[in-house]
Amino acid sequence: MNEVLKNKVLSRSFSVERASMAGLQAKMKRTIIVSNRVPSPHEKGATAGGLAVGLADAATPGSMWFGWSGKRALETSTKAEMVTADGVTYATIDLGERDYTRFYNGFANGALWPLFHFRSGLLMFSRPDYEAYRAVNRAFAKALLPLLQPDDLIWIHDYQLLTMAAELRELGVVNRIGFFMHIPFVPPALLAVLPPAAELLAGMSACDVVGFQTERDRLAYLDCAKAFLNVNPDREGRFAFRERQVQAVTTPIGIDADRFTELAERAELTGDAKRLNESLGERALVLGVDRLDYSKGLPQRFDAFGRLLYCFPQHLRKVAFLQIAARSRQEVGSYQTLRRELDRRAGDINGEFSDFDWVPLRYMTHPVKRTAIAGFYRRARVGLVTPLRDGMNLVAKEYVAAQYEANPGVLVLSRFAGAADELTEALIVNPFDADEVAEAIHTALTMPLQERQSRHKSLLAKVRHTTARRFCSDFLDHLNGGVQH
Ligand code: GDG
Repeated sequence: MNEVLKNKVLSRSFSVERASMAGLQAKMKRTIIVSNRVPSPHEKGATAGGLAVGLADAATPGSMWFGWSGKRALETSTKAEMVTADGVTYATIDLGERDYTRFYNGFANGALWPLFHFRSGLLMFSRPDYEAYRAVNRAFAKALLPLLQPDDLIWIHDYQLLTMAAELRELGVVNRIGFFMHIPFVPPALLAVLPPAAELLAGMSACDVVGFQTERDRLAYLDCAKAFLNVNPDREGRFAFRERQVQAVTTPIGIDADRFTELAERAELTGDAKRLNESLGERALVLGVDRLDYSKGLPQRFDAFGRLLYCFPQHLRKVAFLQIAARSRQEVGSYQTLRRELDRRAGDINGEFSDFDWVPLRYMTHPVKRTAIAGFYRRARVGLVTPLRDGMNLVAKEYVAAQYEANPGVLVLSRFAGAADELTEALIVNPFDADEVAEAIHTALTMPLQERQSRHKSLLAKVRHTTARRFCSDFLDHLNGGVQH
């Protein structure tokens, strides 16, 4: 008997404080989180990426986190390796080198990621890549199967695992299965570009609950289901598909806002924050923090900063823009192209505007510690979050949580980030319009204290309301059939 099967008594989910232990024992169900990449128990929050940040709260004692170890081997493993830390079981498999390249770089990041970010021009489709994607989803399902108990709630995450639920059903799994899409969903006309569109939708719709970041994404999925699966959703977003009821829900992801505020307060005292402060002197800081990804709108953002310096020369020498762009997916061609593009634009701007004692744009591609980032947000007068498309964008929420309430900075936010649906008191911009973004940065830099405070107060209340914990418990309530989790 494996370690997890022995671990019956510990089974409990994360809103423990909301129910008495006795009540909880009665309806306790173990949660199995499944994501492509499983963070190592010791690196929680250490890497750049929103999924691990948003799910850190879901991995509570008794739960299991299943997925890829991050290691590549000769062949994809058939049996999971188990490690338990702080009561959470981490069950991981290695991916075969060839599977990794075709599944991860090929189909997931070469086809699905660009398409779901509305960049069909970047989509690279190949049948062998898609077959590897299906095979890896099958391998995940097969390796998870022996670890499952009858009452487990299975919660699958994101675009790398669209067909895993269907594979589990094929293997006879009848547990409740949920799926959450961290990235945007597209309308039928765009999804149609992808040859296996119907198969992928059917894969997702093998779940009981399918969750999205925004109402727009949920409705796009329902439109696609109508168009490709010939189903008839009701007004609540429920439809029957292959003798099963599927429900589409909107459960926006968030952060642990209070903990992030504390982190930012502590971060102020660290060496990194002091070094940044010394290098800035009296200058205002405009800050961007993103994975180096074409969905984040970095070339357009650099251009907008160039327009700020050109159109509003009063800011020359008085402002510094720091862009942290942690390298990601460097084996994919479009990411290499982006990197060269940013190098060029940063060089152009600095060549044009720098002085012997002032460099307007600082741009770095190595990852920074989470504590340092929190301290940098706190120092920044402007948080620049201008993706061309984004499921949610947790950087926007972290920036708000990190501010001094007495003297807060201003968030400039793309209307195409899911976060813009909630964070309406930010300065909302169209990231494709460099002049509009430049004007917003100027407005932010010159905004009176009282207006900054009042915008920030509303934003903070929202960030404290839709937290990571709430995201997890809302989704699991749906998955548990409406039972308070
Ligand atoms: C996907 C969706 C959705 C960034 N650089 C460093 C670093 N980060 C951290 C940030 C933040 C996280 O990574 C990025 O989260 P985002 O939400 O902004 O973006 P994605 O990675 O694209 O996440 C997104 C999210 O999933 C959750 O559902 O919001 O729309 O695309 O926490 O602070 N962290 C460290 N060093 C860095 O250099 N340690």
